[in-house]
Amino acid sequence: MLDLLITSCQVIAPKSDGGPLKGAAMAELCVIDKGAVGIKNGRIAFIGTAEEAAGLEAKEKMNASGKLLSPGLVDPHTHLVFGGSREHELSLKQQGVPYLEILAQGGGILSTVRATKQATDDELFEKGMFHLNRCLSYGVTTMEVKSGYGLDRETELKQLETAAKLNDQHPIDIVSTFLGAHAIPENYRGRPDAFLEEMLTLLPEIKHRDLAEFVDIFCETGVFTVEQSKRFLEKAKSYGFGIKIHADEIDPLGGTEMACGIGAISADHLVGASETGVKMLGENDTIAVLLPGTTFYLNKESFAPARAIIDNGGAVALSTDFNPGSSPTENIQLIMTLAALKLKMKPEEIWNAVTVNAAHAIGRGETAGALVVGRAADLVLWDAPNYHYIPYHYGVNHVNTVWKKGKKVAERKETYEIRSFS
Ligand code: IZC
Ligand code: ZN
Repeated sequence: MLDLLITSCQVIAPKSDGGPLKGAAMAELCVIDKGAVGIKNGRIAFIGTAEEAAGLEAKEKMNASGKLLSPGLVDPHTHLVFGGSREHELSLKQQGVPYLEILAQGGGILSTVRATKQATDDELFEKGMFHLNRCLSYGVTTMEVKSGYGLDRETELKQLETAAKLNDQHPIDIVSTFLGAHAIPENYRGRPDAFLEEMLTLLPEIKHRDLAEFVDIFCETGVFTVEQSKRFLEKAKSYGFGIKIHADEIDPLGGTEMACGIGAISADHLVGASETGVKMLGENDTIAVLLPGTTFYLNKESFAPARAIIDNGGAVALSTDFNPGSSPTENIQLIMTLAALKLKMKPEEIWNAVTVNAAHAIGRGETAGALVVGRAADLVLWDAPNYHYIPYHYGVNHVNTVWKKGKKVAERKETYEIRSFS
């Protein structure tokens, strides 16, 4: 006897029997029109056609009336825990002040660092909850969350502890990354190596207390060089952390090649990745996490070479990069539209990039991002007739219902009462 049987839906089930989907395999997506999915004890117990499901008994049956049903989405790159906001930077952007210039003047990331230091534990937690609820409402059931707005021992740990508490208390599963190497704080100005040494001293405690699985660094002009990033990440790797990198986001420094060379689980941004970097992504296991919302919001013309990465055999995942500066949005559906129009990705590739490949990019390929009998039932039912519809109808939220581990955790309600005018 099933707990719940959802019928009459278009079910999309990304392939999940190997590692991440690479190259041409990214365009393969199992689609069951008139499908059905059954849940028992929080796990997926049946996937098939509605016809095959006809004889199944269930405590509750739900006729989905032709809607789309997908795995819960995975957002593999966010800076969710932070104090304050940066709306004042919008007018600077309009005046043409570049992102890295705002940072060099002590604004940008450093302004969020000041606000995060000032925030109490409770404030950070409540704000994190607010944003997490919004992520869930957009269909995300698993996500990565970075630190990096402390840049000192106390505040970096405060951020990681907040993420751990959010993971305990919110339905979304959070995977934590230590991004202490996010910028050079004022008191280390001109001394990046000394600052990186300081951040390395946190690693034993973070490992011991299991506060992060991954270590990341912002490899960028005026922040950390490729050489510094390589040394830092190799040290982190020797402590047993998985490694990630913000690479070639603004300037093409060669972080992509370096990441592939040292076995990073993902290299993120890659707007300025070189031809060699693109080729190496095809030849290595490093997943390209692309963040077109950031390129859009930085007001840039040229987007990451997604087509070249896929056509050279690489694996692409997509993410919001949710953060208060370069991508203030929790809307991963909008990112799917940008991926279609700006990255020229096919709808099937886009769905694989926000499910199975995103899960692999944060070490959750075996548990999240796919529909497999026996796995936790993380599901999204969409107010959409098919999977092409989500990237197509842009800028709004199409989620109808979200289940996490078989429990209904979000459901659309009318938020406005529209009154008749006559
Ligand atoms: O707060 O601006 N790029 N880090 C690297 C960010 C953007 C986040 C921010
Ligand atoms: Zn980022």
